[in-house]
Amino acid sequence: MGAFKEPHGGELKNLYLNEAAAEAEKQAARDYVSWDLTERQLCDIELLLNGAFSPLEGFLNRADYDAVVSSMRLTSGVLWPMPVTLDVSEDFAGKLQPGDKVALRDLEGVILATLEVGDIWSPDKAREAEGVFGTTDEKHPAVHFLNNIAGPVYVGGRLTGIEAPTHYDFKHLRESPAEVRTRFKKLGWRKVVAFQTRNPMHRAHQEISHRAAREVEANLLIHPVVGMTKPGDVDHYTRVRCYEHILKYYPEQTTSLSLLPLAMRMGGPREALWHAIIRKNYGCTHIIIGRDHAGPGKDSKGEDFYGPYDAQELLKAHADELDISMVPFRMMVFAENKAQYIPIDEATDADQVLNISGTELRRRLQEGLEIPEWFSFPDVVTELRRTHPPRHKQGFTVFFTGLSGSGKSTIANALMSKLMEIGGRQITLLDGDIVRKNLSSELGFSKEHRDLNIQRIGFVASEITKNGGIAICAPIAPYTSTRRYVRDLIEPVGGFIEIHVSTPLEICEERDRKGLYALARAGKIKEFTGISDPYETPENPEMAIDTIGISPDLAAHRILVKLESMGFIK
Ligand code: PPS
Repeated sequence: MGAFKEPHGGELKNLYLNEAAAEAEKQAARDYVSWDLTERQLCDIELLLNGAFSPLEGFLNRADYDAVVSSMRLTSGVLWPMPVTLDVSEDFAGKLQPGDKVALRDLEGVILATLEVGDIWSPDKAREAEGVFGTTDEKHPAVHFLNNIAGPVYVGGRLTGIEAPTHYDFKHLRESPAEVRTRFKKLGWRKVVAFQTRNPMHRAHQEISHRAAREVEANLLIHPVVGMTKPGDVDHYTRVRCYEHILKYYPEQTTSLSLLPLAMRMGGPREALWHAIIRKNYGCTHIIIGRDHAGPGKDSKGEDFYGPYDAQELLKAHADELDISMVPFRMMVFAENKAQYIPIDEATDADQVLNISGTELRRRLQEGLEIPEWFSFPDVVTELRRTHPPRHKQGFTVFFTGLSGSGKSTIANALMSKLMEIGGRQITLLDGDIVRKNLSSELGFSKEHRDLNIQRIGFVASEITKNGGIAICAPIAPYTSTRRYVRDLIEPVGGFIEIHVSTPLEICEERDRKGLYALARAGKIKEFTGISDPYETPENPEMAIDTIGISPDLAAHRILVKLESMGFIK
């Protein structure tokens, strides 16, 4: 293992073995106990191994973890604001002893590194949440992750790198800290200001970053995060294509783009400090910190977790020991009367200030509305529109739920015919009976089997929706949590319209088209929904339809009107 020495940024760890030693370690590691790295851990390990997390040499051991949580420092006294830990299951931890070696594998089973086990402990997650993020509110994405996704036991220890995680996308933009430093050196870039982002860049961002570089007479590194960002963010593929467009709006040879495979925690001020240390490791001399840096959004009371300029304050307080300088920036707004961007606190009453929020931008994209040139660059907007078509070009799922015999299938069929008549979209009907024949033929009606059945429907519907089609589903789907699961699967990729066919049990039983209610009453069919198995009434469906006194034709028509009002059909 060696260390790179470069003019700025200090010593850079390099945890990789040379080729021959890596091969030998890989052979030996085949006999070690194995841990399959999670998506978050894959991001962390990449930055541990390549030195972006210098001075760390592995996942934090207990004393360092405790010190980081309580005082933002390693036990050595070095400033380090974010715990970087290997979280595992109790079962796995039970197999380990300090001193053991673990093979760490990627999703395909490739051994990327070995870990020499140090401490093994069950962390107090509430203390971690409070200490690091200042809250235990699960609206904070990192607290939610900590409580619901991360494993219950942490394993610390030194890492030995065998090979870097593989990336197949944007290979020309993926560089280690050593490679970035070498590039700066080759180009003679002695001062470089880093711009951190997890969003597409528009004119205001270009303006801020360009001004910052001019202000400190530095070159600019656009250094977007392409690991894990905030759930719901624009995917990194789209964003990187946008960043590639934006490069041409800077003076030639002044600015470059490189990708950072970091798993963000959305930790506000502490995360900003972490970002600064990471950028220092990449050889940058400055970092831009704007308004609400790495902000996690609102808490469960609707209030901001952190003040808009808390991150700047924290960096200021540690300026002496950070080997990188902050370029603080206020929010920029467009002054129409001046036809230029100005910092919000320089705007006077005479200025006609324009701004488009993230929410407003999403609305305009969804509805195919104009996005003005003062706000963004035409090629960036075109790129965003490619992956965010207006609603009437997006896929959607109409998910009927209701008792057996409530009329779901009949209305679903009527809706399908009406949508086919309109034309222009591919439609798939996933009726309860069709699914049970083709997808779920081995399943019965226990809770476990019903859940599996609905999860399968949800998976197929989400694929159809993602690819721009229409899925019409009509199972009983009696459980709230499973319907929620399906909604969560589909909403990120398109529309989800839940329709409760609320025909009361007495009517369904009276109709008893298939004679199943009689059999259920006689005890010949077990676990029959509404009779001997529960139906949990949907609380907030997009629509409820009681089929008493309304024909299937009218019901389907009402759904069409609803789809139109939501923008899914034109
Ligand atoms: S579920 O709960 O969503 O998985 O059910 P689903 O796949 O929609 O299947 C419901 C159809 O199966 C018939 N059937 C039963 N329904 C409910 N409970 C029990 N025990 C049962 N056994 C058989 C019934 O015909 C349902 O069809 P529909 O079209 O809803 O009447």
